[in-house]
Amino acid sequence: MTDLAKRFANNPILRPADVQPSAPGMRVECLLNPGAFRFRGRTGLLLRVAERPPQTASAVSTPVLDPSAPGGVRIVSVSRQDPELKASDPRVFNWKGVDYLTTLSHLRLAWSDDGERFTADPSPTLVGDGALEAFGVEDCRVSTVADRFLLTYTAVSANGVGVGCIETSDWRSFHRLGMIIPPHNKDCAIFEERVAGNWVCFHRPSGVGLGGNFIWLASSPDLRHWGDHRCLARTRPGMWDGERIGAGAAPIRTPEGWLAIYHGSDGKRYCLGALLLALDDPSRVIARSRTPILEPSAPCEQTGFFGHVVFTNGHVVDGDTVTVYYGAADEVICGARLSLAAILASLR
Ligand code: MAN
Repeated sequence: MTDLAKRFANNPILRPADVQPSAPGMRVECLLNPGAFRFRGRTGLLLRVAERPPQTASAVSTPVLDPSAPGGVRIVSVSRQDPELKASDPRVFNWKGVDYLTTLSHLRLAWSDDGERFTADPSPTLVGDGALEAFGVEDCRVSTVADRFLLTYTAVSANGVGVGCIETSDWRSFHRLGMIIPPHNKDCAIFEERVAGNWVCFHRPSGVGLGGNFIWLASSPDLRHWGDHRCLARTRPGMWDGERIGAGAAPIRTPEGWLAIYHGSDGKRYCLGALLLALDDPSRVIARSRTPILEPSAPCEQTGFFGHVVFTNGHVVDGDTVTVYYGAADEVICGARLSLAAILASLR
């Protein structure tokens, strides 16, 4: 057991029942993977709220954003007897050869004075917008840069899964930069300071043939045009991160290098580990966790909508302490504190 995390005593800190549905007829099924930040003395989380109509014994139904439908939402409903329905993964189904998500996600703010007890806003903060987000918006990283916040999130539609970017400085008005990285890509986090004059981000393309689900690095002069792509870290067959990996939130500057917390799956569970990158050249990996720093062990991490998952894309740092906010079993939100010195020591 190498788990370095001190979990909150009040985990899970947010459950689906703590959040009001966005519309009548919707049910909040899961809370997932929040971005985290500080704003005017409070801690904010930008939650992923996954909804759908209550399911029945006879049909599977899922919402899809459609401006021509009443209320902007169309319900796709398929009989469970339909021979053209393939539904074995709780997260996705396929009908007549077309893939759908089982839930529709939006992003919702939740606020806390002490970083442990959060209250979610009564309505969505950001919902999918346009043809590239018809299946929703997910897993938003929040990077704090001077007086503004850069939001990078997963934009999902039948066109594929890509990375959208939004800027805000007040959490009331939002400026959409559109899709900055095309499908298939997710897990994008922008560094909170420029390196050699450029913006830098982690991203995670998915290889369909050669290659795989690896963490990449890119840079940009203006946040819109990303280039100089480099493959930073690949999966390690046989290890805890042998099947897929992806970055969490923006990396943390330490005297020893950029410390990045990332998720890895071996096909059986999702755990968290760390990467240490050179400060002057973050494409150079100095060290990487041989064993996870946080692994699904608490009951709410092992059992839920999709069990044996801890997944983070949000943390806040206070001196030596990083408070990691994470989705547990794709259903509830938890928090844990880790010592940066202890993570760095585990990498030596
Ligand atoms: C995967 C899972 C889902 C998510 C989709 C689209 O299937 O992470 O939770 O909705 O990808 O991003």
